[in-house]
Amino acid sequence: MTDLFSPLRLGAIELANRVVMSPLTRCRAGTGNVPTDLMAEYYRQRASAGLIITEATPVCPEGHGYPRTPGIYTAEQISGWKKITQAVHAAGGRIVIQLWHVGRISHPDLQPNGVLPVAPSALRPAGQVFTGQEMKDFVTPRALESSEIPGLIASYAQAARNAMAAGFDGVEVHAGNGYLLDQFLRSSSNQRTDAYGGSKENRARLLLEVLDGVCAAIGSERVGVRLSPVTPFNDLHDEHPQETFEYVTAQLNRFSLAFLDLLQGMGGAPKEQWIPFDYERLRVLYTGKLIRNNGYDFASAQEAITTGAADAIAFGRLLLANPDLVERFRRGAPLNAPDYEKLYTGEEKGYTDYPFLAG
Ligand code: 8OZ
Repeated sequence: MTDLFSPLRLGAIELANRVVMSPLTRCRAGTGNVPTDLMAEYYRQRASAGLIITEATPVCPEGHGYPRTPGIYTAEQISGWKKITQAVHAAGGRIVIQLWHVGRISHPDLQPNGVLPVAPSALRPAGQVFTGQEMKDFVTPRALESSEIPGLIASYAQAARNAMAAGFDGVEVHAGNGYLLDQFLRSSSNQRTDAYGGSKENRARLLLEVLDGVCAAIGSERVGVRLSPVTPFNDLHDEHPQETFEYVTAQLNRFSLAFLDLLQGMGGAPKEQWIPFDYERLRVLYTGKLIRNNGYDFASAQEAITTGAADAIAFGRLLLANPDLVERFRRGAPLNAPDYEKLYTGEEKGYTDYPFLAG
């Protein structure tokens, strides 16, 4: 019987089991947003998961919206990531990098030369951003010119090539959680009147062109994508999420991607509060491999795999606190609790010091 411990092939990537590590921003990169040896230790510890999806990683300097997030656009960053992919591979794991651009979820203090962040439309998100020194209100971003779109797509394609040079098994294009590609997809942040705004077909165009560029660069069998149809994180919503995301999902089929990583629900909010959305419909529409995520425990993950509702399950909080999560699942062992105070701070504390099972 196929279960959570069964191997799985995602495009060109062979996984030893169906436990996937969700992308988790941890804000521990070094000077120049270069990945560190401590980050290599953190990922190495978690290499028994079938697949690691790294923390969100900006594809260009303008893609940053948080301090100390690692990039994948300089030679030093590529060298730093190389140490991480080598450590994970030496431990028998597989690792893909999440390609990111925050769009309007940034601030001039975090932008090169203090410029305005870019977005589909000049609409200021509600909320505040941590600039490294203090919390500041979001600003009204600058709407991207149509003429800038090819350069943006080229940044994603180059980042994907850089990822291959760094030894990754593939990439995940981050199109969720209220960041740039999601700002184009969902209606509340996209009031463009060109070919990239308005209808769902137009709002999906940038994501599909980015996937075209990234697949041409490294091959679709090493490319995945993350969607989060209803998360309100970063002040985003869609008027008709079911229609928007059924369209996007159907379009994804033509790429023969390695996987679709579907973030269900709304962050840590309890299920009863989730905006209604028919995820099963996407499972039926999508012809490729599906990773489902958010709030699964061992029992619900096993059920999702054995019933065929998912091909793999991604775990964030559980893998953060339990580097040996697969072994704990196998043995029915108790789980460590995450230290939420140390999510984005604390260096090795709450990062590489979670205990492994004895023996
Ligand atoms: C939490 C804090 C900072 C970034 C996401 C990249 O939600 C993130 C993120 C989450 O996708």
